[in-house]
Amino acid sequence: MNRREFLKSMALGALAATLPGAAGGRSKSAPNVVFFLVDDLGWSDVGCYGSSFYDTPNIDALAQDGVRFTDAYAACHVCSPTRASILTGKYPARLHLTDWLPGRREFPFQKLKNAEIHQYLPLEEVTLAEVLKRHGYSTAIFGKWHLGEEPNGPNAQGFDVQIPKWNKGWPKAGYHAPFELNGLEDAEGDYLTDRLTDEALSFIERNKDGPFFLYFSHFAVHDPIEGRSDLVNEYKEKLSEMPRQKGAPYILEGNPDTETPLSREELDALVGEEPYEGYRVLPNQTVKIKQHQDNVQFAGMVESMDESLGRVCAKLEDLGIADNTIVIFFSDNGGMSAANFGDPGRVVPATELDRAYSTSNLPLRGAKGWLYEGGIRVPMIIKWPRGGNHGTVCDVPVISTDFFPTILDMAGLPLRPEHHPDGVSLVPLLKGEKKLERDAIYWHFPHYSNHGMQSPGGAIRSGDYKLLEYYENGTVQLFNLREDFGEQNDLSRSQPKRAAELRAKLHAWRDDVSARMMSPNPDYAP
Ligand SMILES: [Ca+2]
Repeated sequence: MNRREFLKSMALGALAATLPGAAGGRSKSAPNVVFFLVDDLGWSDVGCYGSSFYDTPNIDALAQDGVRFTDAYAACHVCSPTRASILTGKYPARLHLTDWLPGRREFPFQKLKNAEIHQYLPLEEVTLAEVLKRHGYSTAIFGKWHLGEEPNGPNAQGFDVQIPKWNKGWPKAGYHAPFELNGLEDAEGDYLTDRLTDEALSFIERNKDGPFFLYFSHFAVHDPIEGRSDLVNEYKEKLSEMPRQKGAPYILEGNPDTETPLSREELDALVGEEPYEGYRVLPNQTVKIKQHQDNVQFAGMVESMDESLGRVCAKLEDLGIADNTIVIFFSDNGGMSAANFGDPGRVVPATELDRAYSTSNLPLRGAKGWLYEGGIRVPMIIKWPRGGNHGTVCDVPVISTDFFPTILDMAGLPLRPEHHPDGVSLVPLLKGEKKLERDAIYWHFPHYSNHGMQSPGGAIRSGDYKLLEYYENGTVQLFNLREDFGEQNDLSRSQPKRAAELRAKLHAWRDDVSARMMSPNPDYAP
């Protein structure tokens, strides 16, 4: 046993000592928990969030049975940090796990050196799965882990069952069989989202006497962008019958943290000029952002994911356990409307846009990899049959660190603030309260992003206001999200006092969580 495993065993031992009765004894009345996590699904990619292109009847039905959150946030705009925040109730900054794993490499054009991160979720962290397991839950993860390779996989963090045995952030050989995934059999013609659902349904059947914690973490709708063929054909037809979408299909977005950031008008004027043609990293650290939802391959992925949710809910009904099963729907970051430029020399040919750009986050600004709302605001629905509201909408800002205490609270288990210090139970909101006792929520990304050449930065949302701070040159932007959730009207100059207050709060929070900062890049060569 190494030091970390020892610390974990001590923490779990202390946890067991506080359990009523026999540690691990299961209660038949304890609610089951299905956490349905989608990868890279944008806020605007769901019917009940405003998409008219993707059909998501099962997600929309879940919203009718539960509470739909309009202002729900991922703790990061890329995968691994958000996943860590869900399972620990801690901010990625506190965990020192602030980038996707293994993270972006360094380049000489980057002024700053990326902060160091853990390469796996530290084993001394006590996860939601471990706490539920200690309370007698059967625990399983189907799909994506992306929090470290073996021996630091899900089995070391409280999950009894893991399918497939594959810990990276994308499906090894794509969505069409053969998948080449350990522990997941396939046959010709199989589609990954469907096969994972078969496995999840089988787990539910085996554990119908409960309680169980099913962490159903789809690889979809992360790239490669490969829809199920029958659905792709349906969307080809749908697209051909739709009126032509308004506005430019792509706009330019720039880096706000330069001495002379380009205004929206300047960016719109540049997009037609020769140096700004094509789909690559463009001059002035600009990239193109997709503005239309018209990718039929991606649409096929979205609808098959929606079907998966429908099959899970139908199985719960068939087994007579829907009334005692909490279902949570969430995405780990915003939609990929900017292509991945992890290789900054990449050029996307115009004929291959549908393989590189999945969707549009409009009316939100930005994309996966950005601190604008398009990167961090995500769809979120909680169905709590025996305790929560049904068919209501909540606009209080909430964040992925909140799931840990919320799930314990819904399950009637004691909260453990020492394990989830950055989360707040959302139970009052689920019962109809209109506010939470929380001052602000925070983001910290001390890295360069793969989905844009914008500078590293952090952000705070407090009430209706959001401040973004960039780390190369200290530029800030201030938006009133209630009036301007498309983040077009920067108020930092007209409201300097508010901007200074929020910046001070953000800095104090960074100190409080011992956030790691960037350092000058010794190899900097602009
Ligand atoms: Ca993701």
